[in-house]
Amino acid sequence: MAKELKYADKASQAMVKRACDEEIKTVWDRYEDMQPQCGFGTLGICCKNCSMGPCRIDPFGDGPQEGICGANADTIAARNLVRMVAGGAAAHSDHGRDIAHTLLMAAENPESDYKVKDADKLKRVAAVYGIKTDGREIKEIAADVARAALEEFGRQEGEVQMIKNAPAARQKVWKDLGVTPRAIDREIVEIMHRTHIGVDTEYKNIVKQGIRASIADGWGGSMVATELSDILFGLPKPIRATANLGVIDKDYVNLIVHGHEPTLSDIIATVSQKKELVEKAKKAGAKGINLAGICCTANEILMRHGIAVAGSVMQQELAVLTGAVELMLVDVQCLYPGLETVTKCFHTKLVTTSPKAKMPGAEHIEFHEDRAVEIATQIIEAAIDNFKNRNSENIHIPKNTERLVAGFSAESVFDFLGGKYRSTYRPLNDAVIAGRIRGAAGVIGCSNPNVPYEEGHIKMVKELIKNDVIVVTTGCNAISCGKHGLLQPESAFKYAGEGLQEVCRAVGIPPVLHLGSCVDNSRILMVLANVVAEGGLGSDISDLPVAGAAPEWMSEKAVSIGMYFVASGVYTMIGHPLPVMGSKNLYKYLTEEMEQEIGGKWAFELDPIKAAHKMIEHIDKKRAALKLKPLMYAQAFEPVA
Ligand code: NFS
Repeated sequence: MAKELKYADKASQAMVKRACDEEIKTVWDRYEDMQPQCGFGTLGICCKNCSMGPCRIDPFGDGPQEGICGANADTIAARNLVRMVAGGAAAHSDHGRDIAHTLLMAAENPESDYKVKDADKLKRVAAVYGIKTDGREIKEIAADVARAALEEFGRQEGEVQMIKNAPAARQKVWKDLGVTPRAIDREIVEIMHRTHIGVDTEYKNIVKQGIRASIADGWGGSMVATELSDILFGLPKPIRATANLGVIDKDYVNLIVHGHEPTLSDIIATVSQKKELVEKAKKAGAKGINLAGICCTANEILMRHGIAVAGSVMQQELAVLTGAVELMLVDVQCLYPGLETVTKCFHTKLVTTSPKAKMPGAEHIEFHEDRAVEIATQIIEAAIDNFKNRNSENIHIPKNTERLVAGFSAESVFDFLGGKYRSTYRPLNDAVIAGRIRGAAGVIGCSNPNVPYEEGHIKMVKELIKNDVIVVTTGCNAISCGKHGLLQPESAFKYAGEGLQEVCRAVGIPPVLHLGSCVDNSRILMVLANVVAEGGLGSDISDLPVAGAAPEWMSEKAVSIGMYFVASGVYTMIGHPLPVMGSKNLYKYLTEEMEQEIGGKWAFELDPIKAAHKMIEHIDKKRAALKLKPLMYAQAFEPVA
């Protein structure tokens, strides 16, 4: 049974203990059962792209150094890597496509349950696409924006238009390298083509296509998802909420939404407050309906409605283990199939909603955007109906919750720093230039049972803010930060260096800013572009004193995200290495040589403190190159050997 979770939040520890006591397997147990894991897979040197194989390269040099077709370790590892990028870019971008379809439906169908909530944002996005807005009705502009966004996926000529949000110098780097994405789907398809048996075997050329597809994700599909979600569901504003399993309330009908796309969860957030439904829940013996989220859909409704977060990806089974969840609703991505086994041990109903993601044993209530409220109501009623099936003796809800502030955006973060009426990045840039803030880091991504849960996230973030590096966060890292109290303004005084503290005090922000879900890493790209545009810190993202990290990454989406940050000129640190270590050449290319070409590079470091130090060293190197003033409150900083 699962080992002790030394660094995890207390609620997770309690629930994992419960799982052990009751012999219910969770992700940690399945991880242990899987040991030892396949070394060839870990090193990226097994290939099953054709049926002459599977082939594997001997990493010690004694056995075969080529697959049956003749592909060597470099080719095989590069092919496997870019197929991960394809998977990640596809997931984010397909999410973006669905949001674009929903916006089109909202624009064309006056009966739609969705409406344009943010006309200002609509106009800003229209400007990127060169769509006229003067004197036009909102629904006409919205339809044009939705169509322009949909074109990004399948156009046959030209380039992805959203990339115009990147600094001009960055766009030029991409053009010169030949990695400007043409269309989102096309770049993903081309990865699949090139990695088919007998096509591209030159590893750098293979990675080049991975770069192009990742840019199509970050500055394309993910950005479409974020921008159009803001139009439909509203631009997030800083909002207070709570996080952790303690948000599950034994007196209420507990409905957990888990997954990624806000089309359903946002509607559920509104519909669950309807009087008739609340009354119905009361008739069933509950005090009302309690909605909470897991994973990125949690982040979506957290930042727009202040809905509580039950937990991050590794807590999905633990939420069910409370015995108080009437219904867990899932859409797409990061859903453990193991959920089915855990829900069977309790009264919890597991409901799948997407035709793309069914699970054996789960009930399928298919979601259709044109009947959104009706289906949301049906699901909430199913949760209420299930309340009577609870075994009240079997309920153990950990008490732990933590307060947090979430809902920052590229538009709102520095509204604060700029004062109420001036939306400007000037004060942020000035704080960096003056040496009050050392730099910025984006710390993001999943959790993975191959590292102690949350140790990577929390230690790294604390070390960064201690050294006056302001942190922006998304995805499951954001949830971990929330649970550990790092998303409260007060945390600046507990953990941040003096310079960062001063800034946080002056503007009333936490030292760690929650910018949303994983597709919202595009907000971080926008922040970087805005900082460049504000001036004084170089002309490209690769000039900025910034770094990125995903200390506990696990998903293909994280690989695509890492690759587009590197492609945007960012030094990008991950915990466990990418599965490329079986190819010395590819490893060297990703972690050293790429920087010459594109301005960013990958780094792998399992120790979160050492990883943070390497990021800080990079930030200091960029500060020196920009000839910025010394840090205002310079601290002795031990460089890593
Ligand atoms: Ni991102 Fe969100 Fe979490 Fe990782 Fe999964 S939920 S999209 S992939 S695990 S951060």
